[in-house]
Amino acid sequence: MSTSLLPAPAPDCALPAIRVIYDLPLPELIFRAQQVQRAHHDPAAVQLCTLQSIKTGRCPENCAYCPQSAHHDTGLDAGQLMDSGDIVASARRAKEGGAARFCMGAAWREVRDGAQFDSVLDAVRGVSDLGLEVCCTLGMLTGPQAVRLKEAGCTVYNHNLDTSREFYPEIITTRTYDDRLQTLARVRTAGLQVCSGGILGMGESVDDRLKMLGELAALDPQPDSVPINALVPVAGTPLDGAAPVDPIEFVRVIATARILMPRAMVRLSAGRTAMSDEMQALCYLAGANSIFLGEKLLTTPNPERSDDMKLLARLGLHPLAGSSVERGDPNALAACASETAR
Ligand code: SAM
Ligand code: DTB
Ligand code: SF4
Repeated sequence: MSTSLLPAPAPDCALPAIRVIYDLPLPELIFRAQQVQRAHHDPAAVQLCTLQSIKTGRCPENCAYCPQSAHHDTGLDAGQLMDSGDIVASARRAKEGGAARFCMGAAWREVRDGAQFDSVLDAVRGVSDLGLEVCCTLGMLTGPQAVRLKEAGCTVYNHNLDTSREFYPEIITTRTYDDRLQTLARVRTAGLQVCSGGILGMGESVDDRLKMLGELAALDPQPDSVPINALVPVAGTPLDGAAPVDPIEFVRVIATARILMPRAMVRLSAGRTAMSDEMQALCYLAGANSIFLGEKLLTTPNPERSDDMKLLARLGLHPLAGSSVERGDPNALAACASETAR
């Protein structure tokens, strides 16, 4: 692929402008995030996604946060690629439970052509035939692989930038930031929606978090969804014992993401078991409008489904009906700039 298709990294000068938003007095920041939220989304609707690990553990990448990396001894129960029929059965249960989107995650560095990818494509066709929005996160992709996923009925591809370009080598050395951006460009070229976000709480600075948001917001078009994960510390990973993110800083990042990427679904992703109901409520007020439902993420715990439903009811929020992820428009960057200027 020609490098001209790669999205330009956010200019450095974006950081001061983003920092101004992030540093607003909290009521002002939340107010602005709410304004953007109401202009583009139903402020009472939350997208419910289900996550299924279809191939667990023994990943050759060395991501310092990840329990599935073969570089860390986490005692994880690793598994082979799930049978496509079993994946579809799991998706059917997720649909019966109210999920609109089914995400399949594989602990792969990259997709390799062959029987395993063919089997994943079968699963994608089966899940798509159930009428669910299909999301995959399988590691790096070639252009033709992205096209095959799209043709099989995949709607969204998740591939996180995770942190700033500068902090990235502190966390992962087996691939580069540009590798990530290249896969995202291939995903977009194939006509798949882009889901890309990151993790807070890995020892990065506030500026690293904001630079990551700047990189995401500078993608043209912007990501359709932006998962914001709080690090789930796992024993055996180098990041076990990292200091937890300050909850108010976390909320500020959510609000800043909402303001910078008005049309994106901002997903409150990993780390919710360590968050109070009140912190999650603040995240919804700050513009988060999507969560993973179900007691397990890929390998780590997630809140009980019944607890989430109770919290949504207490807050007067309701599940977003159907598949209604909005796609960022080509003028998203301009929109971002004008939101920033306000
Ligand atoms: N292997 C693929 C990849 O890296 O793109 C897909 C699966 S990977 C587990 C998906 C994402 O999960 C990572 O990019 C990271 O953001 C998130 N993640 C992994 N471990 C985590 C942890 N301990 N805490 C929070 N998020 C985590
Ligand atoms: C994302 O940003 N968070 C989800 C999803 N994309 C694939 C994964 C979170 C994984 C948390 C660690 C685990 O459960 O293994
Ligand atoms: Fe592998 Fe993805 Fe985990 Fe990195 S985050 S070790 S690529 S499964």
